[in-house]
Amino acid sequence: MMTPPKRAVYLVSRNIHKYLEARQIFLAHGLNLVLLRVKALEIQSENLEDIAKFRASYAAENWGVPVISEDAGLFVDALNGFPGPYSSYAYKTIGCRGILRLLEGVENRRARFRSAVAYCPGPNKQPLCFVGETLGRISTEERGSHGFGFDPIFIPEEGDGRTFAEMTRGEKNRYSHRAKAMRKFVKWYLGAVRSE
Ligand code: ITT
Repeated sequence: MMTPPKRAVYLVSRNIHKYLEARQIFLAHGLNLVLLRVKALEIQSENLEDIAKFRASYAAENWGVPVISEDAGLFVDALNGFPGPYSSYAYKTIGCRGILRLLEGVENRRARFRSAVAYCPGPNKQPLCFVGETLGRISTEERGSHGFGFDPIFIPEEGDGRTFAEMTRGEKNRYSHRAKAMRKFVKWYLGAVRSE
């Protein structure tokens, strides 16, 4: 059996884009992040934090390593927050085009991405959660080829009018919900490690 490197944090996810975005933030703070690309049990919930916490605890329990898990979603104001916690399913079924179609002729295009990053230090340990949110709007057409999921139709408010998919990973990390939540985690983690 391979011994896990000391202090390595694992991200349980099947989404390589998520991992590469998160890893960039970890590396910028001198930390490594290892991808645990396994299918961990997931719960159905309307609460991103509960979903992330459950998966982090489940993975830490089963693989015996410190784990983070991230759950994210796109919440569209004019659709009363849809697809929200069902974003993964909505992406697979109706995709970006489906969201654009639902918003045809709709003036209010406000939307937000939310991210919940849960950290579980190991088996039988309580998970902690860090959240990030990015306000923006849904474009009128798909633009850009970077990133994943709903990136081609989301224009962050803090940006320059480009969609996330028109930005490099580094640019998206300046504004994204995931980057905000990951940075909160990294700050907390560095403090916790220092005081050990
Ligand atoms: P894992 O659960 O394996 O980590 P996932 O892709 O299923 O990967 P989520 O359940 O957290 O991840 O994400 C739900 C969906 O929300 C995802 O499939 C995308 O369609 C969308 N999404 C989340 N974050 C996004 C982002 O930064 N850019 C674009 N779409 C995003």
